[in-house]
Amino acid sequence: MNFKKICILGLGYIGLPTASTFAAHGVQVLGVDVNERIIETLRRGEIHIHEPGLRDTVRAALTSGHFTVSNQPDGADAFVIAVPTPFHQNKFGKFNGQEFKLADMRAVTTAAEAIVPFLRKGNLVILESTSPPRTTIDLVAPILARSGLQPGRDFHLAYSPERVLPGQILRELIENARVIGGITPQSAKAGADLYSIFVKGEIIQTDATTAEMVKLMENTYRDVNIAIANEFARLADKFGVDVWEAISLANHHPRVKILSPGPGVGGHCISVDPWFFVESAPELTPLIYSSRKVNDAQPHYVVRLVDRALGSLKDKRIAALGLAYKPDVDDLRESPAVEVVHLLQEQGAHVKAWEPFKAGATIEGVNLSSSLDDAIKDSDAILLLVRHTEFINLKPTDIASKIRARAIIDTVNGWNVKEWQDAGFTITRLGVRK
Ligand code: SAJ
Repeated sequence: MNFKKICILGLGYIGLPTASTFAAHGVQVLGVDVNERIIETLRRGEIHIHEPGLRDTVRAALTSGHFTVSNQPDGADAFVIAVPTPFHQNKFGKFNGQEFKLADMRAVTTAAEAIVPFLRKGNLVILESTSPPRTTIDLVAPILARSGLQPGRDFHLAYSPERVLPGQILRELIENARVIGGITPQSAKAGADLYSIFVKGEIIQTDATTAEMVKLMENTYRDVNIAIANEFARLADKFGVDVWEAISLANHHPRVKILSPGPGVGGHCISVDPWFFVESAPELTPLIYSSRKVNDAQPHYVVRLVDRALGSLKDKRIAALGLAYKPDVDDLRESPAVEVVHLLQEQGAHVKAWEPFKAGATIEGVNLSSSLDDAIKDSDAILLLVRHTEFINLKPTDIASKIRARAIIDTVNGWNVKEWQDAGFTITRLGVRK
């Protein structure tokens, strides 16, 4: 298929990089978002998210005239849906007395409905949003069929998951392998033609429901692996072992690859996607469910660790380093670090947080410092929550003279124990009790 014009619905972490990358490859792209502020920001040549290199790519695409933005779609050769699929905030499912979260598919429904008036024979529609299995066939196809055109016969329809890592989106978009699941083999082929415009990685064709499952399986595998690591950390603490050493030794086995424990699992993917499996089949997913519960409980475990290290939490002044959901990103979505801060405050601690990627911002319920020095200067303890490069490079000798705190709690294995001990600090580490 030949694609002259593409319409991309949803200009977030995935839609915007995808739109600007297509535009950079000479395709005419219309980017659509229902959020007027995003449209205005882009029209000013600014972007609303932090991702290395994205601002320049978007600006170049806008200036070239290949990328325009609007709050509604228009006719195109292909439509790509890249809208968010969060949880319902106040709606839960229940199975055997256990509650589980439910996907809020309203943005996908709205986007599919918005395409209907513009859908023409021979078009291609791709869903990229992470979704419960069978969404393409059971939710999107019937909506698009309201156009009077039949999916798979009159137009192509496929599911293609994004698998890019925040912080490396622009590179991974091009280099990663891409799975395209068509509702017919012809739809998969049309999808492969579309992404071959810029994808250098392998493009693999399959059916739509397989592609949906692949995406959920990848992130669920990671979540379950991290849950095991977090349980190992608790066990190591009980048995007087250093979990970081034990994992590194176990990983010498050629068929073992245990991930790292930490303060919990955040972000908008790994902490969300496994629930889509649980929601679709709670009776088949006890392991996936338990892993989510283990990882969601990890911030509480960290709070107990801090309590143990300091003797109590009441009125303790704690400097929390890092609020992002993972290293070297500014994204706070579902961040376990933010939850740790809230929980510590609930237990009577006074927390000052320092997040270098959010300098000058305001974050609800968090006392955000204006600098590292400000966060640590009057504290009783320093709590390391994120492995930002800036924190890992911090030397105890750089700060020892600026603070009276001598207690360090490291939840991410970020600091060299000996260095801190030599500088007079007491260091408590997650997953270590020696
Ligand atoms: N984490 C740990 N221990 C680890 C690794 C991660 O506790 O060993 C935590 C992180 O700190 C973070 C969370 O897990 O809070 C998730 O971080 P991540 O780097 O594992 O993943 P994401 O959410 O940034 O991106 C994932 C990626 N999926 C996989 O690696 C299978 C990415 O490729 C996907 O595109 C993305 O989800 C997505 O959009 O679904």
